[in-house]
Amino acid sequence: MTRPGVYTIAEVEAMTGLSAEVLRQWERRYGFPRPERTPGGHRLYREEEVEALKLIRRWLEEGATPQAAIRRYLAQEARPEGLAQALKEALLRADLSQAEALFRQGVRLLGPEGTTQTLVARVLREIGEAWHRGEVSVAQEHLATQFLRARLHELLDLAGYPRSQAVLVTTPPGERHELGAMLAAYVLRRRGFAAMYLGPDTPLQDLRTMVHQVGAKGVVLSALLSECLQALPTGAFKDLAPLVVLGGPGASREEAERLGAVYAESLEELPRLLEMGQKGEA
Ligand code: B12
Repeated sequence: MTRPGVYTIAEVEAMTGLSAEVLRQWERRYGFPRPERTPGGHRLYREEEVEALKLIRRWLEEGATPQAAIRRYLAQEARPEGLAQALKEALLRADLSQAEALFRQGVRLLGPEGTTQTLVARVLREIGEAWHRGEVSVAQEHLATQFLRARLHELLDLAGYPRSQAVLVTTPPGERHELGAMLAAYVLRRRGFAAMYLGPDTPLQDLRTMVHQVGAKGVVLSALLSECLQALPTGAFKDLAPLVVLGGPGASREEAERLGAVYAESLEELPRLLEMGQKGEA
């Protein structure tokens, strides 16, 4: 997801307010930014670098020295926690171009899988927790969730859609927390399953109809609220699909058994359970 250099030094000067002289000096002294060169030797800066320079400029305005600001940026770039913190702050400031650049940096540094697990899940959890504590507004939570959901969809699309029997992924009725389900769909796609993410809160009757319609081999459900499961009658998942797998912090082995599903302790376990289901062993 690293993009090639596209901006000339004059364009970067105009976009960041940092002079060409300063940009060249930083490159010489601190090894940052690291522009590519055209065959004619002209500097070409990547979009992520431009975003980084805007961030560094903000730190300079807050009183940091160039050396300290660049060191802070490079240290942050190398650590997932630093990236997650910076992404969270950018989302809460509603600075989406910065958030976009940090996300791309994350993919470069952690790979797509690492980004979903470490960056997206972590930032969403932290912002959601702050919302629950009343420290973050509904608008801020919505913006951050929408942004991260869109990025996850992007990664899901990049994982491709294999030509195999479908697996439908959603959450139980009443459950609006959807990130666990999206991650489950992503993990399955990466492992070569044709996982279709339906969005959260799907009525069981509609789910059953779709299983028949697409000939799905299984359904995967992510539960964060145990209440949503407790509200369902015993055996509710029994004839939903050939195999129903239930997981997430709101689920348990006992509840899965009561409802007629197989319990998955972790996302890593999912591909194996679905393979077993295919062979009729689950
Ligand atoms: C973000 C969030 C929200 C967002 C959801 C946005 C969205 N579109 O998804 C919003 C703000 C909408 C929200 C709403 C509510 N929330 Co909320 N929310 C959270 C928060 C902060 C993070 C949840 C999340 O997305 N985590 C990220 C995912 C990736 O992590 P995860 O779910 O743990 O998943 C991991 C594993 O569990 C596993 N996994 C997950 N699913 C699956 C599935 C399978 C098959 C497998 C194998 C594994 C697996 O894989 C992941 C790997 O890391 C949690 C607190 C927390 N720390 O978890 C509260 C939390 C879940 N919410 C809670 C509550 C109470 C609510 C509300 C009822 C609040 C209210 N008064 O309105 C509503 C309910 C909405 C509804 N009907 O569902 C409580 C639930 C308490 C409980 N009953 O157990 C929590 C725990 C907060 C708390 N401490 O009180 N919430």
